Amino acid sequence: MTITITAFAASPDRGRGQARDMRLRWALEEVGQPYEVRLVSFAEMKEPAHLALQPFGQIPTFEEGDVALFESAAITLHIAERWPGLLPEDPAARARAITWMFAAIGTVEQPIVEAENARFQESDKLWHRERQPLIDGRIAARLRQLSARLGEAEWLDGAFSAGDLVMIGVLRRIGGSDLLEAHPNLAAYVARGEARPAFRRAYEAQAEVFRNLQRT
Ligand code: GTB
Repeated sequence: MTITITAFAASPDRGRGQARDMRLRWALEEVGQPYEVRLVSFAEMKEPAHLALQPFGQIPTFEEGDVALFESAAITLHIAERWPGLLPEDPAARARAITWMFAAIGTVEQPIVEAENARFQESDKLWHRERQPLIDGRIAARLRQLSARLGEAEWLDGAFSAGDLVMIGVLRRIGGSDLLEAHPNLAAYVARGEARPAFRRAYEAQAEVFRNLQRT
């Protein structure tokens, strides 16, 4: 059965792999599953056909036969459970890997998204300048805690897992920032993820979408 995911036809990140289809592409590459991509415009995302798949009018989505999913972490979990390679066999280790996926989106990503929203949607407000350090402080606190837990380990809990994939996907959103670079072990952790052949293939595939867009 063919796997089809959706991605931005014209990603605002200009091919830097910041949109969340990148997580799905990476997960599918890790488990060795070929996939097709349906590119959607911002207008198409808000039309009934796409809203039936993604009620919030966003990308990414995942379809395979009668399975149609939205939410990148839920899709990553589905991929990790459907094909071997991203979750340990041992039930306790498997549960911990899934816990890291939830921690990534529920605890670490949350202040990062808040900071992005503030930068893009509230920067014209009088109070923005005062609020920004508060939000950055929340990110810094989470990174300190994550850095302490990772220590000198290669991955968060033993072998590379879907937990690392989602966490690195989240940390890439602040890649190169002072906040991340303040923790060399986290910066190295992200770099290790980005060096994985599956990540490279996924990154190239989404970058090619942007290159094609420039050619037209
Ligand atoms: N919780 C959902 C999930 O994880 O799947 C969130 C999905 C989501 O935020 N999708 C964004 C989207 O469709 C794209 S990824 N936005 C369009 C809309 O809401 O109308 C977020 C994103 C977008 C752009 C950049 N960038 O340019 O750097 C980075 C991340």
